[in-house]
Amino acid sequence: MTEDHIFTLTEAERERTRAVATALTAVESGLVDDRAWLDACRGMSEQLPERLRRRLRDFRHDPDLDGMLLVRNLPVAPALAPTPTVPESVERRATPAAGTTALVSMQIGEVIAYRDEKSGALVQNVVPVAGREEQQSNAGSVPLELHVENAFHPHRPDMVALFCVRPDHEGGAGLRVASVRRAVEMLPHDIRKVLGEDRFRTEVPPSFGGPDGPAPQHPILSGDFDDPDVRVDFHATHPEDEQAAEAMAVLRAVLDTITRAVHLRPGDLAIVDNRVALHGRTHFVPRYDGEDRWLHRTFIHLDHRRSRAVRSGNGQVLS
Ligand SMILES: O=C(O)CCC(=O)C(=O)O
Ligand SMILES: [Fe+2]
Repeated sequence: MTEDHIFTLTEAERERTRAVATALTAVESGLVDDRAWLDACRGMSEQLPERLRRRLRDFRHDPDLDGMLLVRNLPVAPALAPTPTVPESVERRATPAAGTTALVSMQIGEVIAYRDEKSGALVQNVVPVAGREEQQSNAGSVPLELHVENAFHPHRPDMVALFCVRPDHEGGAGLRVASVRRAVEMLPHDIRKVLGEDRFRTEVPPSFGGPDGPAPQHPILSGDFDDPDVRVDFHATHPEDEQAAEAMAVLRAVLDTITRAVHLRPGDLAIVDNRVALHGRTHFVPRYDGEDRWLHRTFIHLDHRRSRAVRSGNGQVLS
């Protein structure tokens, strides 16, 4: 496969980004979830290197075949805090790394969060948590099934950004990304048809108040027949009948053949278009010694207005 999905900053561009992120750490109140800080971040994202802004603009227009953009060589802090070890960890303070994640995210669209997930924090930590190894969540370390982020949610993110602060000890953890744009050509016509029908349900996690009766039926593929959007979580989405189950199995097998594993290094930011691409993670072995794998995560909406009815006070957090 080609490397067209990779954009590497030059040293000068990295230092420019560092300067913007550093200036942002000095903005009051120094808290990511604060409206004034985020307003400043939105404005300052215009100071990011021009070549990066153009590339982000192009990606927003069309996420290409891969549905992923990997930005490399972003600045990393010389001295890092220990990797958090607690569940539901979030990044409230506007550290340079949180600022960098927010700057790039805000240049793409609006950073949003869900009140019922990670306490509504806009920059979240993806870290392994002791005792949760087997969980199908980002706290786990067993293989994480391919999924669309918050596939159950009517206002799921348009994009998910994952910024690597620290890799896992062995460097083996791979962010897996598979785009339906690559898969669709390999799917037989009748399978695509079934995947386009309301024959699937995606469980609502307990934190979001589910299950409260059966989740609504939905299609896995929607929109253009040859270039569809995808909505499936191979852990949480269930077929309603045998044919639907077979179609899901075929989709899964095809996705397996085109999945990329990206071994994120510090300074790498992966932006996944959550409408056309699924993501997951290979397994890794955490040590819980303060040096474990550590990503910052943001969710991005491209049309902020669309979710206004569920955003109190016109803020960033969806109820
Ligand atoms: O750990 C990863 O690389 C991805 C985890 C994930 O799916 C997420 O945080 O949404
Ligand atoms: Fe995810």
